[in-house]
Amino acid sequence: MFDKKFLEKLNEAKKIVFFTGAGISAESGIPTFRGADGIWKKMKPEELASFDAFMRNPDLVWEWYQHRRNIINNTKPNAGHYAIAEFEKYYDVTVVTQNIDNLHRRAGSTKIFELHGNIERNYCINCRTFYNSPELEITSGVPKCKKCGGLIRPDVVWFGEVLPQDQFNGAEAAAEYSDICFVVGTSAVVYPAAYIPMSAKQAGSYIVEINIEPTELTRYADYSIFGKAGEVLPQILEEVKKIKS
Ligand code: BV8
Ligand code: ZN
Repeated sequence: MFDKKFLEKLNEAKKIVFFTGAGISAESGIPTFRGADGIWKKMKPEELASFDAFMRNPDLVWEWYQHRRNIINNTKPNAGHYAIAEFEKYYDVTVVTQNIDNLHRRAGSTKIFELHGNIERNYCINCRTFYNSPELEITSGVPKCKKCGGLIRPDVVWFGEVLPQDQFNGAEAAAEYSDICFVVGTSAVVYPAAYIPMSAKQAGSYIVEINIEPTELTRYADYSIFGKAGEVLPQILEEVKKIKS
């Protein structure tokens, strides 16, 4: 079923990183970033996920995130997220995700670096007071800060914005010290996040890609497994249980 070299690596490994993108949440019903769903099909996400777009039309951008939050609130982690959480029984696991949907945490993973923020958190662009999504009166249009009246935005990293340094640095260190770096459900076109698996490779980690199609990263991967994350990850976990039993 799986490549012999890969099974040997699973046997020897101590530290594992899972670098994940929108594809791991696809089977939970969350549209992938490029496959933007429904009414947003006509607009490129990059035109909405930027500070300029927000300042140009705060209500539209807020509605888009409210739309995505509503989808996320009605989904739950899938077998792929749960398998990654269960890997913690056998290895020192770090999850590095580009996703903002909080599903890894809800599946039980305990060490997570969120490179692009988290849609459950919001803050005032004026005084940086934080608001959790549920506490915001879900009025139509962008909510205003209770303290200063400023516009409230989602705590996600938009295009043209820098990533949270503590998250990026922690993720890079974990990747460089990993024995295996799984790259799951990402097109690997968004930077600087896409540098993480490259740093792992340069530091000698064994790169395993799990995707339904080849990507920008495929040529760098030591092993590519084509299939759905929600099916492949539980199959790998079964192999681990055999190896570790
Ligand atoms: C930065 C949060 C600079 C928001 C996101 C021009 C101007 C400014 C910057 C740039 C520019 N040109 C390029 C850049 C750099 C830019 C960038 O990389 N652009 C790309 C598009 C070329 N990066 C930035 O802007 C970053 N900041 O550079 O700042 C700077 C530097 C110093 C000082 C000041 C400024 C910030 C990037 C972060 C943007 N925010 N998200 C939100 O989500 O609303 S990125 C967004 O894209 C999501 O995080 C998402 O994760 C990511 C897309 O990647 P994927 O997760 O891979 O999703 P995608 O849909 O692409 O792919 C899904 C994959 O899953 C596919 O391969 C598919 O085959 C697979 N799949 C599907 N189903 C399954 C599956 N696999 C397995 N199983 C399945 N079932
Ligand atoms: Zn404020």
